Amino acid sequence: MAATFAVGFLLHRPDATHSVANTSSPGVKIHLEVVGSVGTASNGRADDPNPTWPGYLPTTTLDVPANSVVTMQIDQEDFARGLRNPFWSQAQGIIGGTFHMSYYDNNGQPQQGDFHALDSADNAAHTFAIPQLGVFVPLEAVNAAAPAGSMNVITFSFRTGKPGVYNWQCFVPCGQGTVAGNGGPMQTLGYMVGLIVVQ
Ligand SMILES: [Cu+2]
Repeated sequence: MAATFAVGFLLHRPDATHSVANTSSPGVKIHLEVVGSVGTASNGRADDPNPTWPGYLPTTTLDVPANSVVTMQIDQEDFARGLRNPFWSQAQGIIGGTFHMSYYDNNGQPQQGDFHALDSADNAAHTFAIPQLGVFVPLEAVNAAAPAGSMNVITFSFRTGKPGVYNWQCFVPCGQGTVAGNGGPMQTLGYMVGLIVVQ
């Protein structure tokens, strides 16, 4: 199984949303990649026992500090799988209420903007969600019109609280070939579920 390691590093500047004297908090940045099949992705795991499963790379164990701002960058490379529950296409629990996304439009042209939600739940490839922290972010699929090898880059920030180990997961039923799409990668650490270790 993939080794557990921290992917965060300190940002040496105060969080702009908390720049009031004495309340600026340290932050970390975490960079993940979402791929449609972990065994064949360019940065994938060649020896993975489930090479055709979608997953988050390089790890789904995220070490973050307590009472801090975590800024996430997710490079989303997978196709549309669709949310069964459109509710999850709304962003929740993130600082400012919006995520920033660079993406490709229906003409294959690059675009970017800040969003509260996806245009359509059908356009979700996966989600990044930490239910216990109230964080839900839908991840837009790469438009079929985009050039081959394109990715959407999604950034957002959320705040951690007290120390603890929290589960995070995808809410798109992306476990193809399993019951209701909710097995396999949806239930296995290292793919579409992970741990956030707040300490
Ligand atoms: Cu997923």
